[in-house]
Parts: sequence; structure tokens; C-alpha cells
Amino acid sequence: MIASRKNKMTLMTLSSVFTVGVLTIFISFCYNAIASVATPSIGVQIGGGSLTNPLFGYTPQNVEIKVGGSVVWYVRPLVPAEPHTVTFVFDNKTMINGFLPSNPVVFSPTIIDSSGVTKIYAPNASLTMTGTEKYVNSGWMFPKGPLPGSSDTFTVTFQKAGTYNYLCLLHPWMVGKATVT
Ligand SMILES: [Cu+2]
Repeated sequence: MIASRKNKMTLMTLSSVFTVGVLTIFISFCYNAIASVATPSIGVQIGGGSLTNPLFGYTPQNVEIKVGGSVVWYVRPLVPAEPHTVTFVFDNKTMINGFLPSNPVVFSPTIIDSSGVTKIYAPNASLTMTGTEKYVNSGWMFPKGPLPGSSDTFTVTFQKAGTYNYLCLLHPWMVGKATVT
């Protein structure tokens, strides 16, 4: 009798552990499903590090995002005053003007579209990339404040699946990649 009651208790305990487990998995699944719908954007930090040891890179260097999602590049406040850009060069001919900061296609957020038309945008631009552009640039990214006209955020919404490599015009060894699926 005692043994059977003990078995029953064990069964009940096991059953409730199982139920809690299933519930946890279900809630976590729902939460993740909602989270992926509600926040279709990924943040990437540019540069960083310290005054004596500035970081030349994008963190994370590679991101993956769904079609229609956005990547938000940002510069942390109060980090070394080293400017960077996020620049997609799909047509090397768009680079004939060089990298001079006095050139607006270098300094300001810019799109050169498939027919070669150049559009310059205000700082902290949020641009949509159709996948047909020749050139898309963030302009100079800098901690907010010291450099008028520079950006501390840059957002791109990707409308077409593909692999999008980018670099920093000022430090061309700084490279990153957005994979859109
Ligand atoms: Cu750079």
C-alpha cells in the first residue's frame, strides 16, 4: 500500500515536471517567435576600444538578417575620436572620386543608384537598399557631438536576399558582412 502510494506520488511528480517542462518550451518558443517578429533589426558597433587601444572593426563582424530586416550601425559615445564609415561598393567605378572627406559621397550618407544618380542624405540616415545600388555609404561615423555633420547611427533596411560586404573607406582593412536570407 505504502509502496503503491509512493509510486503514485513519483508518477505525479514526474508528470508535473514533464508538464512544466513542456510549458516552458512552449512559452520560450512563443516568446522567441514574437521577439523575432517584433525586433527585425540587429545592432553592429563600429570601432570602440579605448583611447590607448582603439578598435578597428565592426562588432559583430558578420550578421544575418531576414529580407525586410534592418541593420543599425552605431558608434558608442565617448569612445576614441576615430572616424569610420560603413560603405557598400557594388560598382568599383563609383570610387573614382577618391576618399577625401571633403567629398560629400564620402562624408555624408549617400546612395548612388543603378542609373548612376547620386543622392546625399542628412546625418544618421535610415536607408532602404533594394539590391540594385552601385554604392551605399553611411558617411563619417563619429561619437555624437565633436564633428558637425557626422553620424553616430546608420540604418539600412534590406529588401533583397544576398550577401552584402562592406568596408570602412578610411581604414579599408575594416570589413564586415550582412547576409540577407
Ligand atoms: Cu574605419
